[in-house]
Amino acid sequence: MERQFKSSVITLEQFIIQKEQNFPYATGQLSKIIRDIVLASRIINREVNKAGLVDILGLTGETNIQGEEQQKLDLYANDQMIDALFKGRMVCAVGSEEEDDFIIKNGSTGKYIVLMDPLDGSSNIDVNVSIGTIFSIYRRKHLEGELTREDLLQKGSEQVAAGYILYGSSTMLVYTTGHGVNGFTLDPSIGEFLLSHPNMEFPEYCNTYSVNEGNYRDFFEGTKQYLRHIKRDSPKPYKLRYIGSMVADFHRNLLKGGIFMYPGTIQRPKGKLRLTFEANPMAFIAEQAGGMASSGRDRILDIDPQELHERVPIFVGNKEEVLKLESYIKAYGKYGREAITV
Ligand code: P6P
Repeated sequence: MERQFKSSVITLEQFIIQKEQNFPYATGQLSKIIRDIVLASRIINREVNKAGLVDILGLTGETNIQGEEQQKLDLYANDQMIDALFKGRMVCAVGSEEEDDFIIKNGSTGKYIVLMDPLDGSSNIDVNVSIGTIFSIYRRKHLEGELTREDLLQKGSEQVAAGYILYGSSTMLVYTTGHGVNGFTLDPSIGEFLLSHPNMEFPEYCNTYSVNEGNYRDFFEGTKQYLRHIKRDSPKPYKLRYIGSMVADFHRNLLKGGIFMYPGTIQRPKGKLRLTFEANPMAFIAEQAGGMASSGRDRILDIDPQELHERVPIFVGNKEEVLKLESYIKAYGKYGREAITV
């Protein structure tokens, strides 16, 4: 009788090959990009893990387009990702939170564009709190000729893949290609990402909210009323969990149930987080995991980006909770600046 070689361990490589078999027309190019991102993330992970030991901490003295102090690891992660993507030859352009404009690979025959936050949560780097890499993958609209704005700035609904790497107590890759969400945990002893969280979905109930309550007084009325509701009127108390690293907060809420919020404020009606580098990839993952992502008024994935670094308010997590939030914003009338109550 033929021996059965059954192992519960599935590597990322084996998973990709299995999934490619489901789509025979798939050329494997998208899988190659995922592999390139994973290669860069393992190099980044090595530096993140020893960041406290070598002089890679501290500020570069430079600032990115957002006017934020850049941590050296931000730039290191940015360079590793761009290098791996262009060497992989599948990608013709990269947009990064750390770059003022798109980086175009001249002469590239690559059909894909990657938008990324190479190291999200950088303010947590030197306090040893989990940080992450967030990525979105788009396919060129026009496969010939010069890259156009239509190729480079697409709605989030056009993403062909999105994911994040979480550099936490363990290093995890979570991604979707539009067929559900799967999580892989790095086994450092063999240097492989192993399938650890197949078919990830938000739990049915949400009992956690993640928001920087320090901005409360500047929130618009609808956001304030929603927060008052969940803290005062809800039948069961909610937990507040917020560590200021979107990838870590989102990942915990995906596993345990929750809503992550970065609302607009009177000073910053569009909030702080970027549509292209943070909101869109997390929205794609959230929807694929049975959740929802809204600006408070619009589905994040339907928003037509006007510029690479534009910001957007984001409420993402359990669908029921996001719908409840939207109802408060609607009930308390106007949106953004018009909602300012005197
Ligand atoms: P605040 C990190 O800088 C980040 O971009 C997200 O990862 C995080 O959710 C948010 O900003 C934290 O911002 O204003 O609460 O410190």
